[in-house]
Amino acid sequence: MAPKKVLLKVIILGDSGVGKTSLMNRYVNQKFSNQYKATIGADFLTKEIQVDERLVTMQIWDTAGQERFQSLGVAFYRGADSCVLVFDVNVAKTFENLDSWREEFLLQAGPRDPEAFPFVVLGNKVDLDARIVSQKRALSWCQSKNNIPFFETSAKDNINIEQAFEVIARNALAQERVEDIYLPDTVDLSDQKDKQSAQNCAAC
Ligand code: G3D
Ligand code: MG
Repeated sequence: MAPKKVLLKVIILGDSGVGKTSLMNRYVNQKFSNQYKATIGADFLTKEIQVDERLVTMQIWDTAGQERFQSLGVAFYRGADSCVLVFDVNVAKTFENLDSWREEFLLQAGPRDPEAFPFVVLGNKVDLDARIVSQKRALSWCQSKNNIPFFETSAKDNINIEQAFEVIARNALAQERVEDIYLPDTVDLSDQKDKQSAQNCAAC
């Protein structure tokens, strides 16, 4: 049987300069480039992965340098299945702003069950030797927000990125309603007779 196909919309939020575009570029293109600039010329990039028996298309939306609050627009948030909150472990303010990013997301995206919505937090640039935000502090914030998974990452040195996106995919899949996920590509013909009698009935 062909694997079930699923599309997941993942959005990446966080202050400018924390490494959102670099993380996405590392994950999707396996590259880290200092030349890779904020403007990506597209709303999102996609990557196909397999999670257990499912083929998953990760559609990852980057802010393209428009990080100011309320400048991202409705289309950016609409239908998000997961939200990745990124800060720079070397810049305290970027961590302190996670609260506002989370609030902003919940306000704009309006998920059905805000408490259970699958966020993931990434503390990026752990390759640098200027850490300000301890793992303990970050973990404690994540725990206070309904146990958001937390990863320390480096887009530069490719640390923890595959692992983080696997959890992002799995947690988003776990949240999906069954009818959103299963897109059968075959039609069960045994239904046809019932449909016909229903039609006959509608005609009478
Ligand atoms: P943004 O999309 O969140 O605004 P970018 O952030 O991905 O544009 O990254 C901002 C700067 O941080 C870039 O440097 C980028 O190379 C650097 N950067 C991103 N991730 C890492 C990382 O894991 N480690 C280190 N050391 N640097 C990182 P420039 O110099 O181009 O501004
Ligand atoms: Mg960017």
